[in-house]
Amino acid sequence: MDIQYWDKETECLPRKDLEAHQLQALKKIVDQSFKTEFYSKRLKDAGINSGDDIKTLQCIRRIPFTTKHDLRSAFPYGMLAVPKSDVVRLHASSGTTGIPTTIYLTKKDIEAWASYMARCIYATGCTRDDVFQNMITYGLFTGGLGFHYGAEKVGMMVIPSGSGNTARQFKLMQDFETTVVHSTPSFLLHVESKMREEGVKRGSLKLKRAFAGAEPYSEDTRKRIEALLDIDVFNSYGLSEMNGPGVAFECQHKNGLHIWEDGYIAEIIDPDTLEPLPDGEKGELVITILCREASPILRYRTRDITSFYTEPCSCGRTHRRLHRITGRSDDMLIVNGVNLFPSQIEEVIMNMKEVGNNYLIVVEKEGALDRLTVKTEVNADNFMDDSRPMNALKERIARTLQVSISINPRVELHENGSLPVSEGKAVRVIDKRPKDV
Ligand code: DLL
Repeated sequence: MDIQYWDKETECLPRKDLEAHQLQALKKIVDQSFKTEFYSKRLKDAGINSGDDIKTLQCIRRIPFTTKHDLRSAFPYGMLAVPKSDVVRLHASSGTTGIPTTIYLTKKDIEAWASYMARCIYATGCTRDDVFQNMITYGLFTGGLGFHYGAEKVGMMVIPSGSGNTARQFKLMQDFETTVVHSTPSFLLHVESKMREEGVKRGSLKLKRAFAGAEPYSEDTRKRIEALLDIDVFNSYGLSEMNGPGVAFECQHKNGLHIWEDGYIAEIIDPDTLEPLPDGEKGELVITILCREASPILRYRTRDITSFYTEPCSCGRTHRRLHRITGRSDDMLIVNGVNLFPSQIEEVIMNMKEVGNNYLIVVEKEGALDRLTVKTEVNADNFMDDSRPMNALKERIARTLQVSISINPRVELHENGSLPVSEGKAVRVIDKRPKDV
């Protein structure tokens, strides 16, 4: 395989030099943080008076964690480290659960973010000859503009199609010979279902690759999308607090996400004891951003559960790789006392060939007990009106799930395309239990 690097020197920097760079950048970002109302108090309370107090990379542990709650408490400008006149853009979470978390960017910040994005895109084998259809929400969400600027930097022809409207997406793909798409994995599966429904022939498309991220998905889901669409799918991870996409990305080997350690310091901690975990152990990812001046954020608790690969990647990049994020610590469901991540269900059902591309998990109270229902679509070829084969399939799915999750679920089968599809991140779980339980 011909490995291509956007910035070989930085991507393959010896670990010793990478860590030396991180230490200098950490000192700098600590100094930058002192310009914010929030961190000047927070850091002083922790006995840190300037970046000079950070003598080694281990000193990062003296810095208190930052949480989503902190970002909200500092809304709107308590964490801004530059004059407002230097800010050229903001991005914000949807704020559906309260005050939105808002991130500000200077011109330099946008340039840095676009460079990390270009690095990610190029690492998958894309070049300026590609035609890139960005099938994700633009606007306050970072997925649209983040990829847009990175792809332009690579020199690709960008089609800013946004999410939704599959008929139009197919038309654009055909008219302009799109070679790469970006979307959530759930929207990619929806696109594939619609392709079959609308009779769009794979041969009429020039698609080679897809970038899929912004929500968790299993390795089986990746394989399913790759097989159905005959493309390579690359996992893309990021979060708005850390710019958005471009934090970690898979290279041509598709085996773990390289986190760009010249721009981010990543730690994995035990979410209960808050102690750092040894390399290779699974825990909560904590990130410090080094590549931003307007909104410095130190030791941010992402809630995302992952671990580091312990061996280096054969692509030669020295930046460590993260395992696929299986879910968030706050995604975990407790059903009749059993802990369950939605990803465990996805892993089982996406491996069954009769199961279609969409599913939904519903948890409700039935008397004193919790009742878990898994609604799945069935492929058009396997869906029948005859109830006998359908019941047999239902039982097989329920049995397979029970072995893997230790909960006996109710299974409902639905016709292909009949479960609700979201244009943004997929809503996979509906928990109808009263909140105080
Ligand atoms: O989802 C940024 C993004 C846009 C990433 C486009 C990739 C592609 P937020 O809306 O702030 O930002 O959501 C961040 O989404 O903490 C994870 O829980 C989840 N997430 C993002 N990418 C992945 C992934 C964007 N590849 C939150 N696998 C994160 C699993 C992911 N979860």
